[in-house]
Amino acid sequence: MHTSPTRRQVTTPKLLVAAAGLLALPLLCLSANAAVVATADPADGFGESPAIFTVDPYDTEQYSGNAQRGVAGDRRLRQTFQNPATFNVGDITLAFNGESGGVTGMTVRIYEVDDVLAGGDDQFSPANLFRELTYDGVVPDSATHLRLSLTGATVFSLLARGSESDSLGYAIELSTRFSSPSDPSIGLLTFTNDSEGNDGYANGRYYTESGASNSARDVGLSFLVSTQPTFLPGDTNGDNIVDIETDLQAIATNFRQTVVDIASGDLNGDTLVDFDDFQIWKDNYTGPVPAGALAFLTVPEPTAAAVAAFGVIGCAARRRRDSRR
Ligand SMILES: [Ca+2]
Ligand SMILES: [Ca+2]
Ligand SMILES: [Ca+2]
Repeated sequence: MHTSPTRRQVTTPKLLVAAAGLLALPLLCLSANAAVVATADPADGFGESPAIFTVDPYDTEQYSGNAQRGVAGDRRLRQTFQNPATFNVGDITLAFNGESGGVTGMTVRIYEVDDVLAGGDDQFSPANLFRELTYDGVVPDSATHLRLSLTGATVFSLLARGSESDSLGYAIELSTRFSSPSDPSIGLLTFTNDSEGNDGYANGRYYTESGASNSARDVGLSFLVSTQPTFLPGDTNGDNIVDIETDLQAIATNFRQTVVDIASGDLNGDTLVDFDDFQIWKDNYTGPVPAGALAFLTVPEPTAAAVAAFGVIGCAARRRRDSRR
């Protein structure tokens, strides 16, 4: 047991102890603290019924072989695709060999492109950026697939774009977290490498970081639908209004507690309602705040033991969800 100086005196060291304890937890626990969760080698591969599916480069009956390219330094590897119908994105699965990885963080960007089969890479400008997702955890070792699962405010709607009668579409781009030339490799992206030049996914093209591209080579990629709605930043109940009565109240009611959904005030999807969620609400609320509405912020912080217990509970909940996949 701790000796007991006043709570205020021990707050910082206790939180540091708690943070160290959380860092020592296994990988899935760590990733549960991020808004985007990475899963290595999910049991269902690319998923049972993807909304978008390019190719399976590991299907050696269909393709004569596959090849891999390291996601290292400022390499931005891309694959274009079309989306026939609007849906909310819940999971993005890539053909990915992370066994040489173990590096912290990766970034996924989605661009709107006008020609999914264009030979050059001049469509991938910041002006065409549609969505950026960052994964802040350690990129897990994987032999075949890497899945990024979105929850809460990271769920987004991918609007229909592209059809058989036009060339519109999107491109997905994978890079290291900061895209610095000195970054180590986070793993290897896998693509088809058919010696016959067969194009497994006709509506898309693979691009290397230098802008070189090949229509017959395609990265293995799937998107799975989320059953969760998309939310305006700061909105907990999906009414597209950021207010005090519902949204701030949800945060206040559950402040410093673990929860399972955005309706309970977890705006960033890390299963904990805390100051980060309040900050998202505050950044998106434009009206006056009545005196007393923020009193919950001054409630004393929980002890280190309680924080550690929250971490373990959050991890257990995450594992149960993972085991159902
Ligand atoms: Ca192709
Ligand atoms: Ca609301
Ligand atoms: Ca949160």
